Amino acid sequence: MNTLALTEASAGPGGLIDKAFSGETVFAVRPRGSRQPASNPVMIHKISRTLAAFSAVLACSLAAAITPAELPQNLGPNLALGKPYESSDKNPSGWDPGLTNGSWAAGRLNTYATGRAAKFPKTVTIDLETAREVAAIFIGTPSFGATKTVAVSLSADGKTFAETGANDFPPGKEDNHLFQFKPAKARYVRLTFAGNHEKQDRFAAEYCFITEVEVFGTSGGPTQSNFGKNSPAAPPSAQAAPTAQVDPKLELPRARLPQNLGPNLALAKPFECDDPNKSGWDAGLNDGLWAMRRGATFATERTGKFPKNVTIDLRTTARLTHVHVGVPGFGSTRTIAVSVSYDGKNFTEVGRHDFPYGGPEARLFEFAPVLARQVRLTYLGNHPEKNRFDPAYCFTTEVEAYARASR
Ligand SMILES: [Ca+2]
Ligand SMILES: [Ca+2]
Repeated sequence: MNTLALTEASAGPGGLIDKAFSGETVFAVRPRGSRQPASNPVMIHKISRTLAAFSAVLACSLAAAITPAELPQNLGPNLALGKPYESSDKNPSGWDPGLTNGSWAAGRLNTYATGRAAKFPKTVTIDLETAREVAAIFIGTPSFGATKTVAVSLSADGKTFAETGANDFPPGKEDNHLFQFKPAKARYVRLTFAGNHEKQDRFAAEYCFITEVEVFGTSGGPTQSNFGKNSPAAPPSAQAAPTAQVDPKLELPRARLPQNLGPNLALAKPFECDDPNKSGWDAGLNDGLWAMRRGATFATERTGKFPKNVTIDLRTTARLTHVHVGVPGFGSTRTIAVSVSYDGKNFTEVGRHDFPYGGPEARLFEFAPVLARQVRLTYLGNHPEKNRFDPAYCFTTEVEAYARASR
């Protein structure tokens, strides 16, 4: 049942609904024949119970946007984060990425759009890559464009879909909708755009915009939504974004990670570099962003002395099995050794790799489990050729550290 539905005036068995704020399940109801809004709280309560049941059968409704604080707290992880999808009318002008990238920001690269073909319905189908129990779908629309009716449906095989809800989004303002329904096993989640508003702004009315889709299952636990956060977050575990959705000029394509890894233990943990950068490139080593730019990509200083080290303190010990390192398409970074330590003094090398000149490249180091708290990158030597920057700078867009999940 969708408890967040029903705000638009509609006829019900108890009379006319003037207005309903169903987040609180408070309905102001005007009984038949009355010109005054109902004010008796007992009566409102009785009618609201009737309407709560009634609202469950409304297949399509206009609902108010919810705030981050109103999002249920126990939805668990977002199963759609970073998952691939296919559009029936793929946008050819840079608006195809962004549907499941973890960012609710409005704009190209973070907001998804279909193409502008005149034919409706249009669909976009997310592949969760494995069958999951799906219990809720949370989608957002930006303030621009003409997106109107969006239905959500589930499928086990990618062929037969069962609709679980639909919503009409208003024109001209940012909105969102949380669909909640009886859990069903599904690998594919489809949004069907049934029809749009008239042209609202500079965008043709045939574009269908969605800022983000989040899908939640039945595992519970704290809600891992990026709704209300300003920057995209890293995938919570091994579900890296497929490279097909990534513009390699802007974002470093990640390596494909195994499915059975725990959360990224390096995310946002403190680190120290023995040749710290002095021009604003000393951040971004483990901020969850794979963007190849200052702020999101880390660099050392350009002293000629090698090796250089940067060491992340995971603030916890874990039996590490994987370290994921991305080197951007600029700079001359070459040989990186990865080592781990239990005490911050004695380091054990778990792998090393020569990154190509002109990259970018993401490398997944996989090794037998080592109980460790620190992860160190040692830059052993660079390519001699300059690639936009002094070749003595060592660049790393992101470092992730994982332990294989225990069974
Ligand atoms: Ca997005
Ligand atoms: Ca980064």
